[in-house]
Amino acid sequence: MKLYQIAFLFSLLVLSSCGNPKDSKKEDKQSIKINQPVEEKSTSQDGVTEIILTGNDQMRFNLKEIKVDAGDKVKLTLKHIGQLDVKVMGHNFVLLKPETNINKFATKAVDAKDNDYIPQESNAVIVHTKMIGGGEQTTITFDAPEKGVYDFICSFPGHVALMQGKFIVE
Ligand SMILES: [Cu+2]
Repeated sequence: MKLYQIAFLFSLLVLSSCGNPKDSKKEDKQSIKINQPVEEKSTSQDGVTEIILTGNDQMRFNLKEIKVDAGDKVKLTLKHIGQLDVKVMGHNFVLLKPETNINKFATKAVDAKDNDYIPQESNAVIVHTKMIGGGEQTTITFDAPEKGVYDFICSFPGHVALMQGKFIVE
């Protein structure tokens, strides 16, 4: 390639960079493809699934269903978006082993006031948060259990009927 040809190409490049995009196409034959980072198809970051669960003064969770991937770490934050005190409208998140009788568990929990309404003798609990009142929040991190469908509840007396949902590990 002769010098004037190089100069000509160079001037074309300069022109095309600020000019008509159709012109620049002609000069793109030799362009090197830049490796684009592959986007990972995942809703979680670094194997951590973050969940925000809220509870209110009307005894309601915002989620009826929580889905996570098997093998993920789960970072769950429970936020009490109401105003009532923990003594009258406390909320927690209790993840129960499969086949747990929710109502029996909740009945036992009523007697466990001194233990944050988690029955001490029970082995049905996979993980739980502490009990919180209006305006408070609490976070726990745990490994997702094996694939399956689990129940989660609030174990504050009288709340289980309204405050329960499914925790699904896929
Ligand atoms: Cu509750």
